[in-house]
Amino acid sequence: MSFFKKLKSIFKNLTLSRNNEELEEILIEADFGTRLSTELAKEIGSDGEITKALKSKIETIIAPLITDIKINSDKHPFVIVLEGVNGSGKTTTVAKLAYHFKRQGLSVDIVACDTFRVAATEQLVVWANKLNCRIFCGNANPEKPREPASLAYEALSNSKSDVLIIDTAGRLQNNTNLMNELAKIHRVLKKIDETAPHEVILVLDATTGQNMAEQVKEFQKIHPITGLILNKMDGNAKGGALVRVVNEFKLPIYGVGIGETEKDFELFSVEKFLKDLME
Ligand SMILES: Nc1nc2c(ncn2[C@@H]2O[C@H](COP(=O)(O)OP(=O)(O)OP(=O)(O)O)[C@@H](O)[C@H]2O)c(=O)[nH]1
Ligand SMILES: [Mg+2]
Repeated sequence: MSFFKKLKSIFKNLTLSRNNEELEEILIEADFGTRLSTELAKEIGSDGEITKALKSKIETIIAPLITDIKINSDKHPFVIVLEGVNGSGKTTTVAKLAYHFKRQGLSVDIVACDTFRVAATEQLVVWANKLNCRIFCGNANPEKPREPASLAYEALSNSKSDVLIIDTAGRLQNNTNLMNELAKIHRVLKKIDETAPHEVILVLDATTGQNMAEQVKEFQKIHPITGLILNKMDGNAKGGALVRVVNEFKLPIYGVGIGETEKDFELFSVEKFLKDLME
């Protein structure tokens, strides 16, 4: 049984047993992390009904951080860099954000800075055509990939759009070369506009559990993260780990991915999250 299901079934019993230590253990097991689990169990132990108290505590942690991405029109283009480990959903999120901003009447250019994989550029070209966005990309030559930082520089120098969204290669946060490459992208953007990038969004796969906190820490070393997008919330999201990461870093949550199309993006709903977690 997954933690998720286990947590759900035990929650039902807990409402009756109201056992503090048991609650703490379950929370740890469900990826809330030791510190937050102890804190929650302590606070909640004094309350009448555990499920209700836990819900309200989680809401207090998450609700203030839910916000839409605000595009500052003084910045032209407003530069957004998407970062994250392999397969977290960055490229799909580029499409989702492009669609989201275009619906607000903003023009959007996208940059395929994952130049190392030909398929990555091709994937983004398909999205750009579908969404009718200008795309900056390398020539898809696997022998001689375009340097990502030089492509980012060219894109920001030439873009005339309201928003410029930069896709980056999926990196394992312990891969020094790739992390250096990411740092270089940031450096060249600042050469053109010292306030850029205006948003650095870490894209997380919400089904990955504890490792999410580690990812935030490592990517923060390159450049401050300004917000999170939590993907694959339509799957078996690790509820506890999400609460932990949000509580620990207090970063804005700009939205959740709930599927594979450009439309599958919405604001985080605490109500929906708690419903999935508890029921
Ligand atoms: N169910 C579901 N699938 C998603 C979501 N977001 C992305 N995916 C799928 O997850 C897979 C990886 O998505 P990508 O957008 O390619 O991820 P990435 O971070 O760009 O991957 P790399 O460039 O390889 O690091 C694809 O099959 C997507 O369709 C989501 O919110 N829900
Ligand atoms: Mg990608």
